[in-house]
Amino acid sequence: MIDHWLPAQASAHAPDIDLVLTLVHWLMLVLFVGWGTYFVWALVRFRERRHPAPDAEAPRARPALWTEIGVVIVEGVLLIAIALPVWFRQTSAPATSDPSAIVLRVVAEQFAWNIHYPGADGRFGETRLNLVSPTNPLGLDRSSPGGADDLVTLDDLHLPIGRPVEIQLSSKDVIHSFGVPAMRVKQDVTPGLLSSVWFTPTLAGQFDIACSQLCGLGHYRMRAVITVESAAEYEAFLATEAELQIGR
Ligand SMILES: [Cu+2]
Repeated sequence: MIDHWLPAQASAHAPDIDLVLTLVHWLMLVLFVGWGTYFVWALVRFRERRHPAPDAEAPRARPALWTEIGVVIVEGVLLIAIALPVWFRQTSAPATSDPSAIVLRVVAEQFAWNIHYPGADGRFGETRLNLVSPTNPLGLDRSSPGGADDLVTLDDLHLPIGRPVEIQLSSKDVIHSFGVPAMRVKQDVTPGLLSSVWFTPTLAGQFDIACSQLCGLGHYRMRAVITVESAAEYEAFLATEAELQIGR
């Protein structure tokens, strides 16, 4: 029901996240209506005309206790039976345990997302600070092992549909956050730390990566696009980029 207002569910784990969101919101609605009703009732019941002097002995009702216990039980069930299993499913097994998984690197900077593909050999070349330049934003060393066929794009992340992807995240400057609402993914990107997220895209189309951590004046325009496409289209994209970037 609440997913009516959420972005399309574009990853395999999105329905799980939305289930938790929906149940939490239902509980909040019940609590809001319940407490609101009680509040209005208490205003009327203990109005000054009826209770001119305060009476500390009056509220001794059992239903209040049982309601509190009921709320704690429902919250416990939500946390232990529903939310934690969703969390562990998403965080315990890395995507790379699946042989078909793709590993990509995304390097955030003010105010863009650099996408680093390992190229046909599946190995990332080395990156060096002294090689960083306007045309080589990651300082990729093409002569390092595995580096000759790497591809780097700006704000343009392509993924094949149905294959798990692990994204290794790092930042060149300040704290950013890799937020992909349609994939139900959000991960802070902290300078000096390597973090990673993984998900399996299940819906073809274009989806936003929106920086979700205020990172400076250009934060509002720190946006990239994920294009989820068929395996053939993905291979064609990589071939075109290889032609453009390394001439083969
Ligand atoms: Cu940012």
